[in-house]
Order: sequence, then structure tokens, then C-alpha cells
Amino acid sequence: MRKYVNRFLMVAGLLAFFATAGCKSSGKDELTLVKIIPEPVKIDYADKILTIGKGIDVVSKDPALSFSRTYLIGQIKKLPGYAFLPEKDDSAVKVVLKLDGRIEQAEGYILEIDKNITISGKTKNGVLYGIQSLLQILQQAPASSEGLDVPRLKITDYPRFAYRGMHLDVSRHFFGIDFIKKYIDLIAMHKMNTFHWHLTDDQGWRIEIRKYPKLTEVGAWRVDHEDLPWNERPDQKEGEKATYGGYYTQEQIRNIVSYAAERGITIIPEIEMPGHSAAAIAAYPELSCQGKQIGVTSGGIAKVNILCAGKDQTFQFMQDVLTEVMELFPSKYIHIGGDEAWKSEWKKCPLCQKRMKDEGLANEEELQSYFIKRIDDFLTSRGRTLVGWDEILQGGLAKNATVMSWRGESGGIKAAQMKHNVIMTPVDYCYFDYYQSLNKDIEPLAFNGYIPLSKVYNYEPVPAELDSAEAKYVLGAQGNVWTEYMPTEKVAEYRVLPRMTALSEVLWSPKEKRNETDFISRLQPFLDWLSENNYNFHIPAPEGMMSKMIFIDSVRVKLVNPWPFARIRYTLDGSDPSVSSDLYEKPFTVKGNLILKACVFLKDGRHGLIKTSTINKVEPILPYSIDTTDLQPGLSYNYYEIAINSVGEIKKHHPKSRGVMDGVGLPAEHRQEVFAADFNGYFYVPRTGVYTFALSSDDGSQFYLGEHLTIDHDGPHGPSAEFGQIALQKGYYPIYLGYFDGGGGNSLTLQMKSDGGEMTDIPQDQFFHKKQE
Ligand code: TNX
Repeated sequence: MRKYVNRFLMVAGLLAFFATAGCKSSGKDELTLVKIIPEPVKIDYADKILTIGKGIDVVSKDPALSFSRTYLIGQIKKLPGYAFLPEKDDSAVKVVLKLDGRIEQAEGYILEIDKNITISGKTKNGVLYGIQSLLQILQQAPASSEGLDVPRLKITDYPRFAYRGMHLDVSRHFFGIDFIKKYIDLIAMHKMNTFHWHLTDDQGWRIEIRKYPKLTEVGAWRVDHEDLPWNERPDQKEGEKATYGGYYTQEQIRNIVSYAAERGITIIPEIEMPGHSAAAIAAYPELSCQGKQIGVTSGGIAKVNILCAGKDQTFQFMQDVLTEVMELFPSKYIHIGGDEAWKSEWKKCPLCQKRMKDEGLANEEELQSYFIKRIDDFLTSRGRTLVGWDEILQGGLAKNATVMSWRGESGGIKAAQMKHNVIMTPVDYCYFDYYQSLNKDIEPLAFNGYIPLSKVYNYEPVPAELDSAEAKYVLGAQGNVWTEYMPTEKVAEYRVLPRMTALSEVLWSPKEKRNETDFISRLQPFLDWLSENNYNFHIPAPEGMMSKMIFIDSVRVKLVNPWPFARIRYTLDGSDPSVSSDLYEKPFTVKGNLILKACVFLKDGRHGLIKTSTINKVEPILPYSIDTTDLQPGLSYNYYEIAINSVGEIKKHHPKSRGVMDGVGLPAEHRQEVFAADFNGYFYVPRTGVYTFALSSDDGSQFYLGEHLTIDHDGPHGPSAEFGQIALQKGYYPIYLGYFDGGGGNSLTLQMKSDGGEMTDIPQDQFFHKKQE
């Protein structure tokens, strides 16, 4: 970009004779292409530039655009280049904002930069999106002594999906209104249009309800155990004061709703029911089946969190609450939760059982469905539409409901096939509370799963299973931000960014224009904007490092920079890398023991996670003496239908079936959830060397070579990989691999690379078993 400015200055004199004020022609190769996220539908460059030398004057005749005008002026003033712009005078470049009914797409806009700048939108929101694109262009415009240079162009743009959302859980941790506004700004910047505000849950009720004041007097506060891990927080004891929490008054909420609306964003409130209601029960114990006093849950999972479906009082309560909620939120959609409602209380409750009998309901799932249908009828009668998590499909879907598919895509697929609207938020792609890098040892504590930027970027919201008529029911997708492991605003921003940036492009840009390398190349100015606006974001660690690395004679260290516009710097003396540490330029060879520390630096000195590798010389392990005469190809496996939490427990059980597989993977006969498998056999090493294994699983797994626990990836967790290295001599080694699924998603793969090679699946001819085993 800078190169262009200098060259431009050199030729400026020559060009001056045909240049009108503020207009310079330029050759195509000199043109600075703009970098916009999300990528617009179409950009036509006019092969000329506009130099903004005398300031910018924003004009609009339409009163509907008066906020847009004020907003644009405010944002321009915040741009770093603004200081460069002289005071406005008559020759200032004009930015004209207007509504234009001829634009076809509902949220479409056209941005034209010529002698002046015009933004036309079909609607007010279209104009706002045009403004966001213009701001990105101005922010990255090269500055010369004459002003800011922007290319003349025409952008024709509109979104692919109508629903482009971000969620925030303010119950597990409370976030004040200033942060909520900052979050809304971020949503606006990404041309998203919905903020799903998760206002109630077991760990705190966060919205003032006038008719039920105890919801916030009691329900908004829990015992402060912020110093303890989330899952180890004890329940409130007698006499213990609840001091952690907070809530939003109705006045604050009205203010936020209009702040969001001005910026083109609808807020969908979520009031959880019938589960995730411990905070409401703490305030009004009579809402539960047993009516016992409980405290607001301090962390972990609430023991009792379900409202009684037998009492009419519960429905009256929820209708009253929703009536106040609807007064505050004009949104067509009202989210009522519906997820993870543990039904054991209902099984024991005479009133719930009576309700089931009276209504002819076969089981507790149908009782949940009855609950949701009553609420659906109520919301429908008030002209609103119910949204719920995909559990609302169980026992029968309420007739007007929209489904948010979170436990994978299957709920969304089912609902779309039933001609119900669907919003996709599958846990494997859209959960921004999961780790963002493979380096969980150096990331702040998060949910134990792994959703890197690349995975979000490559997410496709329309499942392949749907035909084109069904696909129309997929309104869009949403990033979910559950805050169990986000105690502060800075951590919340860190988790969200830049994954939400990737999601914004999935939702806005035409499918055929999606290109990950190109996206990464457009990321830098976007990150500059985030830095300038004081947002915290994740910067990845260099790839190619493991905490412990080994070698026999020497090892070639090859680091990969995930963000080519940034630089890797490293040290070999155990100190943390700084802006003056050595630049990593090419692979190097290590022959002695050392500590390598490396990280990715942005040009402003911000850096990502510092990754440390301890690199040590080792002797290879001796092979086992094995009688190879009766070895057969493949691994023998056992399959178990058991519910366990660690691999070690597998051995205490009897398998349901057994057989032989080519390699490590899920046995074909596995059921959908909650099972285990283990593998026994021999691994053949064709050459002495260092072998690196990658064990990916959801949930836990362990991998042994002989008695060496080569990879320990045990315990319940989401899909993620663990790596391990081992130096082996040519020959045969016994292998044991155990795996379990504790519910939700499941997956299992083992990959390998030798010395400098690439990570690949393990060739089948390296696995053997003995027939009798
Ligand atoms: C499941 S997603 C939940 C939330 C948790 C989240 C953690 C959903 C509808 N329920 O209550 O916060 O997992 O990732």
C-alpha cells in the first residue's frame, strides 16, 4: 500500500495536467485494492483514485438517515487518518447517504466513490452496511501529503443470509451495559443484524421484571466463588452472602434496545424454560416441583433447575415475565431456551404426573413439548414467534416454533424438513467458548474443545442433506458465546475475535467467493481497526511446535506462520521473544538440547501466544521381541456400550462386540452416544527415527506403545487433538488405544508423521494383531 503512495507522488506532477481537483488517474498495477470484511458481492474499480484533501462532508436529505449521518461522522472522527483531514470547507468531498427503492435485495447497498461518495441503501440498514464498507476503506487508505487516497469504485453488495447473529450469555458471568454496547458495535461492524441476549440461566437472572422483583433481588446474585474452577464451586450454604452478579434495569434495557436498533441490530431476548431455571427457583421456590429453597447456582451444573410443569402457577409466571419482556423487546423472535431440561424432578412430581395423565402425554419428553406448545400459543397470540434450542423437537415440535440447532446439525435438518425455520449454531463450528488454538496449555482456560478460525471460516450453514426447497428454511447462523470460562470482558473479546470475523463472511458473502487465503490476506486492516478500538483478540501461535520435542541425531525445526502478514520471532535461550528477537525466516537444524520460544508479532508490537518447545536428544526405544509368524493385518478391537469418564475404566467392563479393523477409528456398530472402544495389536516401525502422533477424539482417548503412554488425551472433552513424540527403532511394538464417548459428538482418529514428513493417516500395513487376541 505504502509503495503505491510513493510511486504516486513521483508521477503526480506528470498527471496533474489532466487531473481535476481531488482526482488523479492511476495505472491498474498501482491501484490499491480495498480489503473489506465480509467480502462484498462485487467491486468494480474505476482505475482512478480520489484524494480526500479537504475533509469530508456527510449529507443526507432523508430524515430516516439522520442517525446514519451522525454515526458516520462520529466514526470518521475516530479514524487515525482523521487528524490528517483539514477542517471542512466547500471543496470537501461529499458523502451522500440516500435510500433507493430500486435496489433489489432487502439489506442491499451500493457504494460509489467518484468525485464524491454516494451510499444508497434499499433500507436504513443497507445504508449502514455501506457505511461500514466505507469506514474500512477510509481506515486503510494510504495517506500522502495531499490527503487520503481512496480508489474510485463501485461496490454492489447484499448478504447471503437474512439471519446473521451473535449470542452472549450474561448469566454465567455478568457484563455491564458499556460492554454490551461495545459488543453491539462489534456486531454492527461485521454487518451482522441480530444480538441474541441470553438473559437468564441457573447462575443468574439478569433482567428486571416489575411483577416479580425477587428475580433480580435474589436471582441476580450468587456466592462469589470466582477463585474456584467453574465445576468445583460449592452450593450456597446457610447464611452465606450472595455477592457476585448484577442485572439490567428495564430502563437500561430500553436504552440498549434502541442503541442496537439505531445500528441496524435486533435483540432477541432469551428467557430459559423449563430447565436452566435455578436462579428463578432461588427467587420463587414455589415454581419448582418440590418447592424447596435453593441458592442461585455458583458454577458447574445446577442439581435442580427445572420449573414444575404440573402447576398452572408456572405458566402464569412465565406469561407475566414474557409480557414484560415483549414490552421491552420489539423483536419478532422471543427465545425461550428449552435446552438441557433434566426431567428427573418431573418423574417424581405428582402434579407433573397428573398433568401427563390429564393431557394424555406418554412421557416427560411430551410434557416438555406440552410446556413449550403452551408458551408457543401464548407468544403467537401476541404476534411473536417462539425460538428454542433443538431439544424442543423432542416429544413434538410446537407449530410456529423456529429451531436453533446446537447439538450438531441434525436438529436443524429435521426442523427444515418439517418446514420450520432454522438458525444454525452447531457446537462443532459456532461455539466460541471452545479453545481457539491447539495450544490449550498457553491459552486462557476454556471449554475443552477446539474450534480454530479456519474451521469457522469453512463452515457451511446449509447442510448438504437439505434440498433447495428445504434449504430456504435455514435463515442463517449464529456464534454462541457461553461465558462459564469468560470471567472478564477482555477474555470474552479474545474468544470471539477473530472467529466472529470469519463467521461474518460465511453469513454475508456469496458462497462461491469464500476463500480462506484471501480472507487471511484481508485480516490485517481489520485487526488494526480492532486494536484502535480497544478490542482484545486472539493471535495464533506459530505452527510446528510441540511442548516436548525430541531428536536422535539432529532435528530440523520448521515453523509455519498462520498469518503471513505478521512475523514470527523466536529465542533459543529460554527468554520470552520480544520485538527485537530474531525473525524466523527459514527452517533450522538443532543438534543440542535447548528451549525454543516463538510467537507471532503484528506490526504494532502486539503478539500472540508464546509457544515453548523443550527440545532434547534421546536414545530410541528398543523394539519388543515378538513372534511374528502368526501376525495378521489390522488391529483387534472391542466395542462397549458403557457410560464412563476415563479410558482407565474400560478394562472393568465386558465388550458388547469385538472384531478387527484396518486401523484406529469408530467401530461401525457404534451407537449414537455414550460408548467406548479399545484397540490391541502391534505397530510396525519400518525405520529407526522420531515418530510424531496426533490423536484426535471427542471425548477422551489414550495411546500406548508398549508401556509408554505416548499420548494422554483422557477425560470428557469436545473434538480436539493431542500430540506426542517418541523415538523408535525399526521393529514391532505392542499398541493399546482406548477411547470413550460421554455424549454429544463423537470422533476418533490417529495420525502420524516420521521425522520431517507430513502428518498422514497411518498406512494399514503397519498394524497387526494375533489371531487369538
Ligand atoms: C450447552 S448450547 C448449553 C449451555 C452451555 C454450553 C457450553 C445450549 C443450548 N446449552 O448451557 O453454556 O453448552 O458450551
